[in-house]
Amino acid sequence: MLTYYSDDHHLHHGSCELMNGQLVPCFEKPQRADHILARVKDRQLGEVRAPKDFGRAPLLRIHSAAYLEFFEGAWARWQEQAGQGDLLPYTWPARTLRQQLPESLHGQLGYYSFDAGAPITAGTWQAAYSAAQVALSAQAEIAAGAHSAFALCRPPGHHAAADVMGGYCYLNNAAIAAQAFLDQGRAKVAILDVDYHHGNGTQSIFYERSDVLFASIHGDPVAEFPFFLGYADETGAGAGEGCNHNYPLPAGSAWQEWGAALEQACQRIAEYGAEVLIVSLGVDTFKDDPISQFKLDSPDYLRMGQRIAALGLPTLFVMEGGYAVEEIGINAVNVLEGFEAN
Ligand code: OKP
Ligand code: ZN
Repeated sequence: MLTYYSDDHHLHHGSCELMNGQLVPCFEKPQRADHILARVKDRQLGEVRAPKDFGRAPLLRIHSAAYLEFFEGAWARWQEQAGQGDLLPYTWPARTLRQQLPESLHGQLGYYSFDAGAPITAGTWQAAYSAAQVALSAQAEIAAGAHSAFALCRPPGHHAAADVMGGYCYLNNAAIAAQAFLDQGRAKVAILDVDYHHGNGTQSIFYERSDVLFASIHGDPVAEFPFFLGYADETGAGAGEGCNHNYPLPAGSAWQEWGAALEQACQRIAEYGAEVLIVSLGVDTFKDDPISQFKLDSPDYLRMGQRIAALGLPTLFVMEGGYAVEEIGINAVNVLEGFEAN
């Protein structure tokens, strides 16, 4: 399997996030992608290539022009103000407040985000832009006939909506790739999100559409980030009714429960008649993940890959979360090797 990867991810390195009332070092750090790349090479998964540049047009199919302009220009505005440290939002247009774009940098940052988990550093735009190009390059590989490809994206994307960043995510790499398939003539794309957290951004982007089926297995949002989306009764709306499937699971879930949910999600994808599959590949379901509560073990990721392969679909793997840095490479590449072994 070919891997696409860009070193540009190193340009993004937030310093702190809020956890239980304390500022702690960001869990979403450059070593994550470095470890996955090292494992891809160790296991000789296949060639590793740098992305091509497809420009801004495919990003604009998912994200608003105003959002992209804001994101690209935010760091320069912060520097003009002689800002110190990362750019982090602290006020949001929640209930009781007006949903309108203010003029100031921090007002606009709150408008275009849903949490304080997506710090903007000097190179964040470039890193996120390149991650989207990594996803598009792997997508092009499949469009050209490959049965599978791995987009080693960092930062991740599945929490990012059309004009909202958050949860370590800025540009929705999986959604951008899905739209590229559709724009190139495919009629039905399925996105299977196996990250521990619900892919609220991806869900919201496609919620009223029937050309993308979204299925997500994740920690129950009654107790887990992102809290405000990801419940089982969210089944799609309008033309998209029936094209959204959430499988929230309780803390402590291991392969027995998780694998049963995967079975259901795969059956939905098969019934839907998807022509191509995109996997939002988070491995923060691992038992030792520092911010998550599932109990998958490393061999379970081989099983995951095998079950996904049994769908028989051309499959694009797009990297999302996973914060147990020492094991992230083993777990992510196990999914890819399980897929190839099937
Ligand atoms: C991103 B991905 C703790 C707050 C929760 C958000 C988690 C984002 C996960 N500091 N942080 O889905 O792996
Ligand atoms: Zn996650």
